[in-house]
This record gives sequence, C-alpha cells and structure tokens, in this order.
Amino acid sequence: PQSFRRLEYRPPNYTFTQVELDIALDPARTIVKSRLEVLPGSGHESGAPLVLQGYELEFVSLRINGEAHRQFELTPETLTIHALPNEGKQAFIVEIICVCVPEKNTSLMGLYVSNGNFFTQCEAEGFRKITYFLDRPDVMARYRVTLRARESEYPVLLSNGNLISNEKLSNGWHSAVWEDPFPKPSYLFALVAGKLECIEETITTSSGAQKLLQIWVEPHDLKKTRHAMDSLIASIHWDEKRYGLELDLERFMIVAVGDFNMGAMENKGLNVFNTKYVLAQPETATDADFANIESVVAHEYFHNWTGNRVTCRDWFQLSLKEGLTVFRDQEFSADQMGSESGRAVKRIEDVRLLRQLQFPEDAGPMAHPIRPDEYQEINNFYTVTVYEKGAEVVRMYQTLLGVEGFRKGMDLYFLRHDGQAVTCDDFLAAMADANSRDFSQFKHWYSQAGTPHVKVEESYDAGKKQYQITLSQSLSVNTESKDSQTFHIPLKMRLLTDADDQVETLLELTQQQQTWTFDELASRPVLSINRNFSAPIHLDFNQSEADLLVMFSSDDDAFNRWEAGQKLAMQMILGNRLPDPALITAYRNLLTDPDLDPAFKDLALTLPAETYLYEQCASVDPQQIYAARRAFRHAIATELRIEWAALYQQMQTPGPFNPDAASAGKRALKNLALSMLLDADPIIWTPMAVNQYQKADNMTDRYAALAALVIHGSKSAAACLEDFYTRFADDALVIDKWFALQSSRPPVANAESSLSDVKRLREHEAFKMNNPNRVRSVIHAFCMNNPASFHQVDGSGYAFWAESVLALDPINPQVAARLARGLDRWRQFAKPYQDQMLSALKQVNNCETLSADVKEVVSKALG
Ligand code: DPP
Ligand code: ZN
Repeated sequence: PQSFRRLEYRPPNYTFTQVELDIALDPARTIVKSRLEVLPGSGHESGAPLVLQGYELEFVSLRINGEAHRQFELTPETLTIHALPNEGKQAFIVEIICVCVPEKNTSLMGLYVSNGNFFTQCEAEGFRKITYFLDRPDVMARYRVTLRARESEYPVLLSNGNLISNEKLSNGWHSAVWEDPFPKPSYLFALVAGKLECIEETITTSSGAQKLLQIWVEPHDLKKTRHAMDSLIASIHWDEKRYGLELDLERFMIVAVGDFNMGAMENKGLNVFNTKYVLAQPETATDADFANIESVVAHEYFHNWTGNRVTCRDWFQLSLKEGLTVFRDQEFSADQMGSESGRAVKRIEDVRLLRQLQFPEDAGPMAHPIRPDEYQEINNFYTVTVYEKGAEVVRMYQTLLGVEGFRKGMDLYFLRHDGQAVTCDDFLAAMADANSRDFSQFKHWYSQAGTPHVKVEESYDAGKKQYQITLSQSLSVNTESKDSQTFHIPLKMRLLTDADDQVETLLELTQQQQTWTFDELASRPVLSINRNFSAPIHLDFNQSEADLLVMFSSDDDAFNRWEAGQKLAMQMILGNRLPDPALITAYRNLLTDPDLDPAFKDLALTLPAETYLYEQCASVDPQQIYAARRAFRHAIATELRIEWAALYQQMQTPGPFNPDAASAGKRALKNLALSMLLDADPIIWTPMAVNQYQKADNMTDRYAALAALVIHGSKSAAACLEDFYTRFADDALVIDKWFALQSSRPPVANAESSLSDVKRLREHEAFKMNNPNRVRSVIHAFCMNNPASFHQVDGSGYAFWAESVLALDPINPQVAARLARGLDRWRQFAKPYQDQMLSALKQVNNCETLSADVKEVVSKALG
C-alpha cells in the first residue's frame, strides 16, 4: 500500500482562484459541471501537467479555454491534463463534466443520500468523489455553486456562503445559486438538498452586524432544535469575548443528518451534523447528550476561525486545527459550567477520556505524534491523539504563558496567517514570538509519539527543615528510540502542609533529571504535583496510601483530589483488595460533605475504567480485572448503603427539567446512588428503580433506571426494555440507546452472555448495517465498550469482531476501520486471549479485498 510522508510535502504546481460548480442532483445520476480558473501554484514547474484527483466518477468531457481538449489520461484515481496553454505559466480555464451516483454511495464520503435527502462530506478527501479537483487543503479558492433539483422532492437547496438567487426551472425543477466570499479548501465545501425545515434567529454581533442563524432538520425534529440554537448563540458570544473573533458570514447554518461517519463537520457557513449532536429535548436526550451537543456545536463553530479562516497546509498538520479547536471547546464548556468546581469537573472528565482512550493508543501499534509523519489512509488519523492529546499540547502553551500570553499568541497567529494554509510550526512560532519565548524544546511534543513518564523522588531532612524533589523524564519503553529528545514539561505543584502556607508554583522540567529544594518546612509536606493535569504524562510516584488519603480528603486542587482517590482505588483493585476502612471513611466523609459539588462526588466515586486498569498491567487478565473491580464496587455499595440511600433522596431535582450543570450533577449522583443500591440491596431497590423508570419525566432518569436494572441483571429489566422500545420506536437516537445498553451490558450471573444478545440484536428488524450510529450502538458498543463480555477465553468475542469488520468494510471503510482498532492492544493480554486475538487479526488481514483503511489498521497491529 502507498504511504504518504510529511517530509515529502511539495507546494502545488497549480492553484485555483475561482471555482464554479453547477450540480444537477439526481440520486441515480448527478451531473457535475465545474469551471476552474487555474493559475500556476507556488510550486509551479513550467510544462508540468495538471493532475486532478477523482474517484468513482464517470468522466464526460473536458474543455480548456472553451475548446474541447483531448490530451489527458484517466486512471481510477486521477485525471492528468497535458499540453496546457502556454505551458501552464498563465491563467487558463478548465471545464469538466462528470457524473456520480449518490444513491450507491454507502461510504458516506462525497455526495450521498440519507433518508431521501442529499448531503456531502468532503473532509478529508471526499471532494474528489464529487468532481475532479486539486483535492488538497493548500489550494484555496472562491466558490460559486448552482444547485438544481426537482422542486417537489428537494424544496430546500443549500450550499456555503450567501444565497444569491433562487429560480423555478422547467419540468418541475428549480435552482439556487450560492456564493462563498471566503476562499476555502475543497474539504470545506458542502451542499444539502431535500425536505428540511429550520428554526432561525437573528443576532447582532460585536461589530453591530446582523447575522441569520438557522438549524435545518427533518420537519418532525423541529421541536428538538432549541438547545443546539442556544449553544450556537453562546458559542458566538464566547468567541467574541474570549478571543475577539466575530462571525464573518451573514448567515450560519447547521444541518442534521441521521447517516454520518463523524460527529459533525465544520463546512464554511454550512455545518453538517450527526443528528446525535443536534437533537435534544428532555424526554429523549440525557444530560450527557445535552452537554455533548453544546460542546460539538461550539467545536464546529470555533473551527470557523481555527480551521477555516486559517487552515492546514497538509493533512499531517491536522492537529493544528483539531487540537486547537478541541482546546477551545473544552474551555468554552468549562466556562459554561458556571462555577470553579464545575470547571474542575469538566477537566476531570476530559482527562478521564484522554487516559482511557489516548494513552492506550499512544502505547499501541497505531501510536503517532500529534503531527504524524506518515499515513496510508488519512481517515485513520482522526484520532484521540491528534484531537485530545493535541488539545493538551495547546493547553500547555496556556499553562506556560498564562491566559493573557496565550491570547497574545492567538492574536499574532491570526494577524500573520488569516486566509492561509499553515503548519503546526507556524502556530508555535506565533506563540513564541508574541511572548518572546523560546519554544524550540517544546517542538518535541509535535514530533514524538508515546506518553512521557515523569518519575518523582522526594526526601525530607527534618534537621535542616528541607524538602527535596527530583524529577526525571523518559518515554515509555515501547516508543523510545535512541534519539528521543527530552520534553519541555510544565508541572503545577503545591506542597500541602499543616500550616497551609505554601503557594502553587509552576515547575518546568526541561532536562532528563532536575532537583528542586524547598526550605523552612517544619514538617514533611505532602506533594501535590501535576495539578489540574498540567501535562499529559504518566506520573510515576510511589506516594504512600496515607499521603494519598490526605490529598483525597483535602487537596485544594480538585483534579488532584480526585486523582488521589482514583490512585487508591486502582492500587487496591489491581492488588485484588477490597477498599480498606480508611478509604471507606474517606468516601463517607466526601459523600456527606455538604459543601462539595454533587458532580464531583459522582466522579470521585466512579472507579477507573477497566481499559485504564489494563494500561497499568504488564499482562492483562481481563476477567480477573473485571471480577476485582466488581467486588471493589460491591463493597462500596454495601458499606455506604446508608449514605447512598440518603443521597438518593437528597439529590432529587423537583420542578421542570433543567439541563444546567448543577442539576445534571445532582442527577448523576442520584443515579449513581441508585445503581449502588441496586447492587447492595436488590430486593428493596428493584421496585424503586422500576418506579423511577416509569415515572421519570426526562431521559436522564429514565435511562439511568433502565441501565441500572439491565446491568444488575434484574428480573424487571426485560419488561422495562420492551416498554422502552415501544415508547420510543419512532426515535432513532433513543433506539440507538436501547441497542447500546444491551450490547454494552457486562456479564451478569444467570443471564445469557452479551454476545448472544448482540447476535440477536444484529438480526433485529431495526438494525441497519449501513447506518453508522446503529452499527456503533450494536457492534462497536460490544467490541469496544464491553470488555468483560468481549474478552472470552474461547475467543468467541474476537470471532464476532472479525466477522463484523469484514461485513462492514465493503459498506463503509471508515466505520469498519474504527472497529478494526478494537484489537490494537492484543500484545498486552495474557494467554490464551492474546493467541485468540492474533488469529482473529490474521483472519481479517487475509481478506484480499480489504479497504486501505482497514488494511492499514490490521497490518500495523500485526506488524
Ligand atoms: N468534523 C470533524 C471535526 O470537527 C473533522 N473536522 O473535528
Ligand atoms: Zn474539529
């Protein structure tokens, strides 16, 4: 397979200034006419042919400067045009006509049909499935787009920018012309056509301009758009206030689609969203859904500046826009929490995700730097490393420079690069230059894969009243190469003392090993370091359980307070121990502390995920870890049953549903209590859970009760599941929850295995192999979110995985490749799991017709 390398970047031979598209939409045969104004590019070589990308297109005709042109070659992936006028040294016009077949497009890249409507997805390389083009992000052009379609079937016609005109044509067709005033790369092109309706609002932005905001959905979903609109308005105001960035278009549209590979897409002025990240009302969406919608709407809106106005030179720079935009949406969501403790809760959730998903990736066969050096299929690099670790790297600039210094860097970045396609180095240079800082060592965060380890050694000399810490850094064994460079690591720290007289400081670890000395300490302090998770590292610190207990009950840094509890639980679970009395007491004090945020309590009593526990083991026995974690949880449930019962009452949220952070936190804690109580005293609490299921006026409470019944193997679960299905049969997103809950149910005594459930669900009449959300809620949920059921000694889970990857791949390679990542960490498992995984991987790898997407993933896993 072909590999692409970052260092082989060449500036384009040609570029386009103006692109005109005329698209006659027909599901079976869409005719695309393009008119391209071509100029020599910054890498022009006289006489070089113009090589356009095109994929799964039917070529019809080519004209240059108005004349039919015959000197060209077609391959399955390119159109190469020779004999250009004047050797291509001056502007010329290329006109191409081609045809594509949207109704056959199940990959959901390019132009496709979903529920009778047309949608596009062009990032990263989908535009080449619509027409022949220089489909690379450093070619930026102005677009004028004419859409034509049968009016009765496709009354709404949308594209990027501003609507110029709308016309009735003969034969029941109509057309719309859209013009985008901002030059953009092809990956930001979008069109939408069909039977859609919108809610709209007009707002005034900071310069006093009026802007039209619209959210387009299928008519029956209009009532579920309010929260997305509120989130959009909040995002627009936040970006003005925090970064001085204003919406630049007269009109900003969001469109929801039920068939979508990703979460959402930031096409200029016309964001296309997975329905999952738009539609919400209290009866059908959980608190988590509300929060996700707010953050994804913000994320895509923020791309308008970080991604669209300033874009990526090439796809190796993806983290330039994604890491930065995730950081921006994280900060926005933290501000939306409305309190300091809310900010900390958001931080804990983000770090938990990073460590559960990104740390394993960084230690596995697909490990790559946030700026990868090589890829076979770029779709495989929309990863938690590029996104979440990328956001951590951006956060470290802010930690080092302060919020104001970071803002100065952002201002300089836009001043220098607005309208350009640039690199991660350009971003780093703007941060450095705006603050007169030397970031040459910081660059290694972009070039080295793997999670760094920082080892802490401490000593206290009572005679001298002196305390010392020595920090040493190393890359993990897997990824360390001889020439690995030391990182610039910002570590926030504070010494916790009885006198409480120490301030928080920032240590910058830049050498392999450094020592810091602290004087005049009357007694040995407790070290709180990497506060607020200031650096994305593994902290190797053998802190005593006594010190951890001190931090868990009193560290003023909420993140480290939470972290101390996680570490205690983790050590005990991995040591196959139950929580000791001191920890139970600490849990009890925390749960009954009237001043603590309920959302924080919920996180503090949520145990580390199984997959995070795996990362701590040299050889993983998944059944053993599952059993130890479950026993530990059962002990917390029973020992604290009185506190859980009290919380279940105290955390009720009477009155109309409000999705704000404070109410959501109460519901989370109440529902954790319910789940614990079902574990501790099922006979008493099963009827209570059934009652909550039936009486709930919102999805958070209804779903939580249902999940608790299902997860604990309650006899009432089946009836409630059936009721749930009937109640919500018309709501695809709720039915996805119904599928996902059953597929991710861990093993329970006396119940059938989840694998047989999943196999049954796959035959269910509502299961659809070509709908990514449904596939993810059944197959991915089982293979990637139900470790104790998936990892079976007989390998049956892996056989199901192999069969599913092979069945999905011809339909949708991107969704299949994501599933294929499910066995990445096979080397880490004990026998016989490891052998069974290996044979499943080989089975997939042996298929001769694998997509480039899946091939890259499994060959790297085996490699
Ligand atoms: N739509 C994806 C995102 O916003 C890819 N750009 O991250
Ligand atoms: Zn993004």
